[in-house]
Amino acid sequence: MRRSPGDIMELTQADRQHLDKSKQDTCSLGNTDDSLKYDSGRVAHDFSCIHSKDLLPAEDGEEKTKHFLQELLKEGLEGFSLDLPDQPDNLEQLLVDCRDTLKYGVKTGHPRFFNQLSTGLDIIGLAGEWLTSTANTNMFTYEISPVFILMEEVVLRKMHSIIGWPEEDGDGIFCPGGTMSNLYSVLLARFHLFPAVKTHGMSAIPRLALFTSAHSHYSIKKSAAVLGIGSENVIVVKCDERGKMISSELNSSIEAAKSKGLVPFYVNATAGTTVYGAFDPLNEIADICEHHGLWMHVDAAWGGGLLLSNKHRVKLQGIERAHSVTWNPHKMMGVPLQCSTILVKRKGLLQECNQLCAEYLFQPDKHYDVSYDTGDKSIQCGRHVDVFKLWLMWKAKGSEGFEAQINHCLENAEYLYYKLKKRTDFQLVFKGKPEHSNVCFWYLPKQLQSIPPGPERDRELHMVAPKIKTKMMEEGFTMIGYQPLEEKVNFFRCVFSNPATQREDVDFLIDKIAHLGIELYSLS
Ligand code: ABU
Repeated sequence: MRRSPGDIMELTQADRQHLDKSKQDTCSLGNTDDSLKYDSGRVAHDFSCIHSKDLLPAEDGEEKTKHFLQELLKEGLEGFSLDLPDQPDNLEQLLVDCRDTLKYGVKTGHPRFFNQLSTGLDIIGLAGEWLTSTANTNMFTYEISPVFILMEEVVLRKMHSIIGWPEEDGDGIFCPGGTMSNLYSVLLARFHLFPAVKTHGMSAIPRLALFTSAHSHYSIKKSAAVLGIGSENVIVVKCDERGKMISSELNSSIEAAKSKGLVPFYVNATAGTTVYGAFDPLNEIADICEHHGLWMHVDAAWGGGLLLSNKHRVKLQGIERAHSVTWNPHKMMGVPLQCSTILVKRKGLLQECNQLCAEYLFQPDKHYDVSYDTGDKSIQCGRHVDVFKLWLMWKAKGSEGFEAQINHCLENAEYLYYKLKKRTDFQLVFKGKPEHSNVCFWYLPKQLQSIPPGPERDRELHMVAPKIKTKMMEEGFTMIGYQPLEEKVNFFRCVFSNPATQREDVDFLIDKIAHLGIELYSLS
């Protein structure tokens, strides 16, 4: 198998067998000094007889710690093992394990990795993550996270103002991923309407109904299931051919639910759907929510970043009318995973809904203003510091830097769209320019190009993307996702969120798919 150092996937069958082999003893007997190996005039540190107990906070551990961390990300050693030992491994082995963990992992920061919505590797963001781990603290109280809690407030206020909410009114919290952010939105909407649910549970309230589009993220149904509302009480609203919720369908679905005795309370509008990258008509949905007195949530996990672009923010017009918004900086803004927010228009609601006043954390008689103990707003207890890397990146780039990188990603999507439009061996899944950076397409092998669209062609076409992806993964040069959607058989979805990706990478992807397709289908 031909592979280059820059490959996305480096794990072949041979590698897997190698991982299963028991590891070698890497301790060079008799050598107890960590700075004794010389290679072409350069000092190479020998970690084979050092163990984690020799690092800080061990006495005299400083130099060894520094050398170990410097060595960590270099390439080249072999002897990786997944087995967990009873006796401590030495640092030489740990270096092997660390390097090979990266070597055999998927390189999601590679400019030719198009498989997920969160891609890339921002160096300032990485520095932020390192500092966060170094600080190793918890977001629940101000007494142990004073700086990070102030930063969270500053960043959330900035995001409120970008949405168009009055800064002083808004609230929010960083949480682990868009699904959790969406779960918060359903939780808050239900509490807002029926506060008794917090103490008395679901038996105290009527059968609720919530609404979301057919192209929305599965987390809305998951939230309904987790919160005891029931996934069947999520009413799925039809979309147009571009994947946007049809607002008249929303209105008639609400009326129909009411006539069946259900109590509608919540509508999720999506700003940037997962597959098509579609933006629901937010103002039309806001009018309907106002008319029926419903909570409006905007899932802008993917599309929220476009608010930073003067060119593209128009696609989210009406977001300021929402009661809550999900926005994941770890997607379009390129912040290292994870970095996700739930933003709430009404201040104080998160606290009212979730607080339980644990006395060993949230003592009311502390020596400072305890409103800075934001931990009881959360449904978690321990909470990771996700804000610092975003704050640091914002300082490093300014809002203009984010705008430039987001515009660049959308330009790449447009470039791919125009290239595919001209070719007969590719077909776009929906008409017109993409609104976000998602480009959805089929590769059409020669045999299928002459078959008219219909069940016969669909049967074959459904197998094309998985077959090509299998080959692509075996080679390891690039990576792209595929899925079916509604009546559409498997198609590729290319997404751009890595500012390092250039047009030549887009050209590479198209050529690679066509090349693998020709290879596969000339054999069959
Ligand atoms: N939260 C949706 C992410 C899925 C994706 O990367 O495709």
